[in-house]
Amino acid sequence: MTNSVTEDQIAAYRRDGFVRIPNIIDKDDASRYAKAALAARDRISDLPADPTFTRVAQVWQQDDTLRELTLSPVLAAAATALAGIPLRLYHDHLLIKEPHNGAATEFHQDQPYWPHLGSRHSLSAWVALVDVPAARGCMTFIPGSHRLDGLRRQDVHDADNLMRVAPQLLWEPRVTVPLRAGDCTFHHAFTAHSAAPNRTDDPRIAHVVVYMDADTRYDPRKRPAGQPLTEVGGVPEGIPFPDDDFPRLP
Ligand SMILES: O=C(O)CCC(=O)C(=O)O
Repeated sequence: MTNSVTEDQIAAYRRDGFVRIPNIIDKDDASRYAKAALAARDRISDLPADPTFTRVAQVWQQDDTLRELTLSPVLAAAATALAGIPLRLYHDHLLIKEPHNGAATEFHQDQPYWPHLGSRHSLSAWVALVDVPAARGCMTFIPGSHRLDGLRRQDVHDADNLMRVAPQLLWEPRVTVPLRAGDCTFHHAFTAHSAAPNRTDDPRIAHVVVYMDADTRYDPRKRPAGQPLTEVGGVPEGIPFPDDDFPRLP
């Protein structure tokens, strides 16, 4: 594993709201985690039906191999350097776009989905466990969109949803970021992003680790309808997220 992020990468992240970090994990580890990811997908029942991807949430609490990746000190140190504040884990999830899945993850920001109070900064590490060229559903970002912080929640299944609340984004450049297995992108929770469908014969396997400001408190009024409370462990309103289920990292 590489050690950390460079000053240039930190500057790029703060300017654009995302950054690509090559080789954050080595290829052998990526391949080991990819196998564990497919096994977890096959083993864990009751996964939500979603045309966009197969989503296995809170996998760090259900799989020892992937727990290693979610709690990786290298990932967490990079996230902390980018955010510039102490962080804790919010949650993780495997996002597997099955071969020929045909559904894009449409443009959205993450933060409006989350029941966070007083958060100064949240960000995600999107780790490619297999090669993810554009045709397999890599991520696309709108640089600078992390400065738009007052928008309502957007629907990842609706291609025009974000553009209806922020039409100026229609005219902004988009950056598509293919990744090799073991690379990752970090994106700020307000950065507008999307991912193309998987048009290849192999699954797109991404492991996403979401970090939040360690001092964030829980706001149940912002919990999206239908999102199980298990994702936030049933935390009472207004108190900090407890360390057991939301460990401080690194
Ligand atoms: O991988 C995808 O399809 C979308 C990922 C995403 O929206 C995220 O990690 O915030």
